[in-house]
Amino acid sequence: MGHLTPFFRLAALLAGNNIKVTFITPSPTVSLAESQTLFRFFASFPEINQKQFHLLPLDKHPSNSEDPFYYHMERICQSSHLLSSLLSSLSPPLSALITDMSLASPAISITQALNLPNYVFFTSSAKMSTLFMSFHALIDSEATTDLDEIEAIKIPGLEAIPRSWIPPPLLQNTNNLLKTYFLENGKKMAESSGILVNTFESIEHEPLRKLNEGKVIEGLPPVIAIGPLAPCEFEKIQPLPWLDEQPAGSVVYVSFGSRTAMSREQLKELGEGLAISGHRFLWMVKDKKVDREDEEDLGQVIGSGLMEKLKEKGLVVKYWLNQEAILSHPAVGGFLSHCGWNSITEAIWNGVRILAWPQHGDQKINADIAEKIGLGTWEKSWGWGEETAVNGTDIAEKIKEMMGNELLRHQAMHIREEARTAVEIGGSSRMGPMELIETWKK
Ligand code: BUP
Repeated sequence: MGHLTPFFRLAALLAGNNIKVTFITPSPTVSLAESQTLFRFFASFPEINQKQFHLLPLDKHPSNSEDPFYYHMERICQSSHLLSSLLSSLSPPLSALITDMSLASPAISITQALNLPNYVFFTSSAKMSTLFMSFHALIDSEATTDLDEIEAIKIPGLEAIPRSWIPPPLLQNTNNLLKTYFLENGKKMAESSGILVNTFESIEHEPLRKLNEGKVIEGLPPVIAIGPLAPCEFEKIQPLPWLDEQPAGSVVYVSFGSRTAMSREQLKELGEGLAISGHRFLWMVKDKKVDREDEEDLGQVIGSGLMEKLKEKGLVVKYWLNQEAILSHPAVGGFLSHCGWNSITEAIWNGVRILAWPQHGDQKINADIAEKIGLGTWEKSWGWGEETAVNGTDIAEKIKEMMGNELLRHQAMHIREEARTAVEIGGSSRMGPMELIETWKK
């Protein structure tokens, strides 16, 4: 969902500016959330043409330890040769193809053969894109033989990224799906016609500047800030009767995104923490990585005793509710978040402060941005959610600190104004996409 959601928003922006959009969706999907949201998206935008891309089965069967979403990306890549005939068959003929970063390498090769411009949409932060696009150079450099020895990754022109913030699979000496995906796609990005990023100048000025000056890696095409992309209307539709009854700014929203299933022990500690904090809360519980496998009810997942206790102050729900409807609700005053990049840009869009608890992937790099721009606080000693156990009392303490921090609340509202200015006419995230749109219309 972290890749699909910003693509919906980009497609809606293009369609709203009289571009004829064809949206290619891989089939089958991994999660129910994808299928259901795709259905709502196409129902809301009948002018957008849907083309299904039927995936081939994978050569080798996924092992239980691998992330099913990485396997899906691999399956898309292995089927990508079939895209060529699909793209050529479209009528009217395409002006450009925009692909996700996970498909950069095969998609760029295909569009080169078809003599078609290719743009890559990077759905995380610009800071993360600097790592994505320069990682292959670090691995290729003769100085780096043993990844266990790396203490920090120095990206030219930018502050070094500490080892502990790098997604752990990237620093394994052996290959794995994430590392291969980074190396192959990151390197190929230089051959695209342009790189679109869902960010904006005032929060990521430095990485954007260094990328465009050729400091991070030489020979990149323009890196264009296009964010924060505005949520679509269908994302705002969500009845929230409990939230409607809560006082303004009083509720902590708790969610760790579409791909993080916490351990049962950690869920219980989190539940205790919410109860101890004394604050009202809306907690989105996700028990399994893939929602189709999530069969047990909340009482079984976190225990019926704890569920009873939590009812006093909060609402505990099972994944999924439209997050945009929650974050834009006046009752929500804080967000305990894993710091997926969409969650951060959505918190910014709605002026909601964050307590960061990164779980894996790009989330520590994103949490650092949230902290530096004054949107949130990050308790670094909590480590990766997947590895460390944090007790309820500590969680409660940090929630109280965040909800009591008036400066953060003001700063979040200020960043919200900057974000909205960036995408208005004349704004820094408006000019890039508008120029592209004009090019594609010719
Ligand atoms: Br959970 C959940 N409702 O219940 P991120 C998520 N979302 O609308 P992730 C809902 O999914 P990656 C829910 O608003 C955001 O647009 C949410 O993206 C939406 O994190 C998206 O925040 C989740 O980037 O993806 O899912 O971990 O790993 O790609 O960052």
